[in-house]
Amino acid sequence: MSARDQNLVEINFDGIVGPSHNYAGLSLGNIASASHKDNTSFPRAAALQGVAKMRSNMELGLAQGFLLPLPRPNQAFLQDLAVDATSDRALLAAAWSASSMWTANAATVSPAPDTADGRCHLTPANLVTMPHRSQEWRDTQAQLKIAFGDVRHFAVHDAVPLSFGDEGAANHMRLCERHDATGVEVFVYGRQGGKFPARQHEQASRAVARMHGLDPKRCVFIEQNPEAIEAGAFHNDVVAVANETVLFTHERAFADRHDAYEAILAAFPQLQVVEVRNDCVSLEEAIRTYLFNAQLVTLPGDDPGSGAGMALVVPSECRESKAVWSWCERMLASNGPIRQVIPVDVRQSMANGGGPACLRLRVVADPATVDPRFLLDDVKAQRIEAVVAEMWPERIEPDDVGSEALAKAVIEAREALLGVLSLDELA
Ligand code: SUG
Repeated sequence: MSARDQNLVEINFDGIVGPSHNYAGLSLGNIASASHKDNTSFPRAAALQGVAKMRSNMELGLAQGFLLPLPRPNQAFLQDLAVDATSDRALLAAAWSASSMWTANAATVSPAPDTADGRCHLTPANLVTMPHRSQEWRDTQAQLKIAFGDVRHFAVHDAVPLSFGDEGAANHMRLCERHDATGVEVFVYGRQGGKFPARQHEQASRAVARMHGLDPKRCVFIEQNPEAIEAGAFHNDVVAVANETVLFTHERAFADRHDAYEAILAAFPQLQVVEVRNDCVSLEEAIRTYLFNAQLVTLPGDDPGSGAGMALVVPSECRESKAVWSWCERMLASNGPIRQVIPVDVRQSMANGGGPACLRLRVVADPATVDPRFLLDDVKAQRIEAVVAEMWPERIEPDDVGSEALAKAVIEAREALLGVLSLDELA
């Protein structure tokens, strides 16, 4: 069966928030993570907020999948670094981090219509810049190899070697007339040397494009604005998001916006840029509210370019910001491609720098070719909610991280989830 005969749709795979979710201030350059360091976390509420977001997107008629929390505390990480009572607390916290919830960093995905062999290619992100995230990729890959295990339709690669930092889909955008058509893939990288680390290296992006067998004429490589990284946009998806023909972006997202738009237009003439000017929403306000860390989705049943258009699923923080919300209202009145703005409450994730878009990995695929255990429906959503309500810790105080009792509880909670989803092989 060739890609043309398949029912290729965008499926959003959200990361279920793990039972060890806590605020350890581990991500330099991520302002929310730093400013919530040592706050009390609420893992149960966090996971339920995530499921509610998935339910709300399913109600829009969108295909929804999920990825499971990784095993934490990571015993191998603790052993390999000989972590003990004398070591840095950040190392201990790293082994406990639930950061795999942000599946926009799980992998870069090139759908079948874009690749030389007509398969959907996935490369797990090495996440090497942050120690707590660099331990994710092998376990993530194991999961991707099950979910997308049908090698007639998918290729799951190894991560880019650690010499070059790769942050996955958070620094990657795809433009296309429809999700099932050939696209243009836009890779956004940062340059080192600023106040905060630039996490995505240009060579990692270029390696992923080659590994995926993309047509060089349909790839664009763009530099992130160092000023945006400095203001806290540690990933490009904090200041820009694309869907089909639309690029929704802050005017200060890219190092040179005119060059960036021109380069994309040259590869993809149908481009529509919806740009937010700094004098309407400042970079700081955009980063505080995560306006651009939105899910820009095509509403089903919509004929490209004509029907009900797109919806922007934003964090509820956007609704509470005068500048952001009045921009959204003006945008809706202007009759552009985005016809709805839908606020969702993901505050527990937001406090660690993860908005609605961080929590999901977009995969364009035929749902029939994906392991059905990773696809969400109402019955599975109820099962997930029931396990979370019963077994996820209600709260974690900073000093709880490292305790034996909590370790036992989070391991058991995760295993119970694997059990109800028949995914015990991930134990
Ligand atoms: O990598 N936060 C994550 C947030 C990831 C957001 N993802 C996207 N933009 N796609 C990060 O910085 C904080 C963990 C802590 O501090 O406890 C953290 O890892």
